[in-house]
Amino acid sequence: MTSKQVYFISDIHLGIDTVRETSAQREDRLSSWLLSIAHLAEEIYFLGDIFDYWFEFSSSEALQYPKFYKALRKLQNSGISLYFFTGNHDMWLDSYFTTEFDIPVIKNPIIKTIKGKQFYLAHGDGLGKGDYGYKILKTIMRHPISIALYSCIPAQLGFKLMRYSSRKSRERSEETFKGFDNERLIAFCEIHQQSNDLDYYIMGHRHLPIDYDLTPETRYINLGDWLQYDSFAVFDGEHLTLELLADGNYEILTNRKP
Ligand SMILES: [Mn+2]
Repeated sequence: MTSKQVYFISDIHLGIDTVRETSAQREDRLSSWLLSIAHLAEEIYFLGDIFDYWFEFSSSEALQYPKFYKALRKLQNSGISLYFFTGNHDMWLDSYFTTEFDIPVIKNPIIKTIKGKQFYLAHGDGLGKGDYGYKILKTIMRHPISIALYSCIPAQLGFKLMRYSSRKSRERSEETFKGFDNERLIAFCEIHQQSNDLDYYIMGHRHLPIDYDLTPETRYINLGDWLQYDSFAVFDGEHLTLELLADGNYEILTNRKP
């Protein structure tokens, strides 16, 4: 097969256990899935919140996810390009993956041509109107002084603090779907598209699988997550589909005509 596929995935949150499973179980599942697509994929975009928290303490080893790392190396050895975006839970992802794996770490939204189509790719945190508290916090947390201060704390305490703030952030952002009209990221895309001519907006952050026609030609995809849906989007150059792997009666939220 010559036409290979481009995959998009986000919100895996490695590092936290849920009621359903441990982080290690999720890492297992994710790694097996990644290996299963190795012969199909050409590029894989990880759109943020890959880790539930991340900090590159100089005094300690980076957090270790051996199965995931092994899968990443296998994918790279098969010639697949990988891209990491930071999310609100792993905004301090920095040079570890660039240095150790040669994976670019992208910290802001980008527009990119993929197989001839124009994509807007972002985690999605802090986009659109509102959420001003978080936007201020993000500016502070991404400031080099904050990062330098944080690196002075002993690593164990640092991880504890991080876990705490991560949990709080999750509790805060655990919103349910309140209709397409109230989706901040959809509103953002609609405004953005007025002065752009893109084909796809792909984001994470909402933890909801959404496939929404912004216009007849332009779609917004929210990737769902790997806490509940085990979802991903795949693009073959012509068709883009959002798929859910998890058992259960989950549905994709959509306004598309069948
Ligand atoms: Mn998330």
